[in-house]
Amino acid sequence: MAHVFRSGWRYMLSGIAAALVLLGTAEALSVFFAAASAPLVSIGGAFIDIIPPWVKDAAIALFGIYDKIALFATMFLVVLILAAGIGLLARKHRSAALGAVVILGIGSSLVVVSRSGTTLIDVVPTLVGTVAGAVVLWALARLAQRAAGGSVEAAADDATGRRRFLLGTAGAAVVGVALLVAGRAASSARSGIAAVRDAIRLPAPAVAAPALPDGVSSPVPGMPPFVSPNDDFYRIDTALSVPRIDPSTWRLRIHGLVEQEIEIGFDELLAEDLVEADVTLTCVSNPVGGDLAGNARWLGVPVRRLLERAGVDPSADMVLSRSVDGFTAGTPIEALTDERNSLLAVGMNGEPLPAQHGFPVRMVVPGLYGYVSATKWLEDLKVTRFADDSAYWTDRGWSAEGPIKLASRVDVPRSFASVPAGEVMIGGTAWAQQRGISAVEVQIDDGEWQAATLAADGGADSWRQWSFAWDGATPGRHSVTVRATDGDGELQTSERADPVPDGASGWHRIEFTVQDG
Ligand SMILES: Nc1nc2c(c(=O)[nH]1)N[C@H]1C(S)=C(S)[C@@H](COP(=O)(O)O)O[C@H]1N2
Ligand SMILES: [Mo]
Repeated sequence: MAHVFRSGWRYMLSGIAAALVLLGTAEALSVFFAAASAPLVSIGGAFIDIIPPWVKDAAIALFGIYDKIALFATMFLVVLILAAGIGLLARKHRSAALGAVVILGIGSSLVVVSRSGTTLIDVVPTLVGTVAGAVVLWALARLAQRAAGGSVEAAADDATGRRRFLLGTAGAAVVGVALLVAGRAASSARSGIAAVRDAIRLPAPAVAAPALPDGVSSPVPGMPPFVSPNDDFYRIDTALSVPRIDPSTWRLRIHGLVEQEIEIGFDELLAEDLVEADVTLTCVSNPVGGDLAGNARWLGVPVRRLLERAGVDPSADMVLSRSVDGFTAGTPIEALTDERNSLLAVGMNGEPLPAQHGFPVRMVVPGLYGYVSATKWLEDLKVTRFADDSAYWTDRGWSAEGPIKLASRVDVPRSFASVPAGEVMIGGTAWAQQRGISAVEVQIDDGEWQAATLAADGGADSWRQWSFAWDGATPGRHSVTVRATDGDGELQTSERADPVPDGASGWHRIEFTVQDG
């Protein structure tokens, strides 16, 4: 009996090595197919779409922008455990184990075809990977058997058998991991889309954004920059692999309750008179004090102009925007047709949109949370009614309408920081897109509310930085709470609300320590 357990680990290793070969082969081949042809990408994507919203919210809260890495790591771990189990099964029931691999392969292929942006041909990487994995499992299981002296004669052979097994397993694992890494690297570098993007010269705007006044940045050291650099701009989406879109074949279709459908290509979009606007995007999942917000200078075509050209039916009250990967957002028509700068954006801070932020075209709508407005990798606008259509997050319990709530936060000092004695510089950010910020107040411990100094105004659709010099700081533990007033004179509510279903509210408070002088 002990003998049986002693040889078990070899079968588990066989299963794991076979799984690595399967995944590596599929990943490497997926470079030649749609992004979602990689099985882990598709399964992860499907998982993201079906898990209950609270799990997703918890994941974002827990891992922030690392939620995707956490998901991949978890999936990978599950695959390895499963593979070890199948390997163990191969000890006694080799054909059952191979059957399990084939069933998993076919199941994964079905998930791949069910994803938007894939066709039947995109199952090739998964199927070829499955065959490779099954062959490797079969071969390693035989070697494992020999190594254990299972069916073979002399004990003298065992040493050779054991060496062969180890070499075979290690070899398979190394090849699998190498293919996995190479495939990943190739699919992020490949497709020439990066080169195509780099070659794009954005036209100058016909309507430039007003120049930023001096002093839009709070003078407090350690504050986030007023304009968020593209590389640091927060990223939230359901896309496990960033869609790769060739702008030369990209078309946007506008249809639904319109007099005439419109289709427009990327070059035609660039030939339009472009408008530039500074807009702070905000995620509805942002907790009080959170950093799921970013401010950029966007360049694009007003959505209004294209909707006018299409001729919107008066019965319509919503535009359902859809991305190439199937994400949808429902935006009130009013927000797209009134005077605000709602854009089909092609540029972000002077560059074509980065791939992660929607290349080649996304929507940007001042005043609305991203989930109801900011569709990246845009390909379709359907003019419709809230009564007739719903969008990705509204189907998952979030509110159909998502105006951004007035918010303010303390950025400096950081929560639980320890700061030197003397004057304490406090700084932060507040936003109320469309209305602007007219005042920010801070409260030290349980003291009086005191006016903070507002940095210069960069426009009502941008966030506003502020600062406060606290010169009476005494050593020890303190807290600071912040609240803002918007451009309409409305004071930020102290009432705490969770992000679900339509955005967090409440005053941000942090604690910090002033060191002994
Ligand atoms: N295609 C697509 N677009 C999307 C999303 C998405 O999941 N898929 N998420 C939306 C959400 S919830 C937000 S907050 C913004 C974030 O935009 P950013 O990643 O450029 O900051 O994108 C929006 N656009
Ligand atoms: Mo969001």
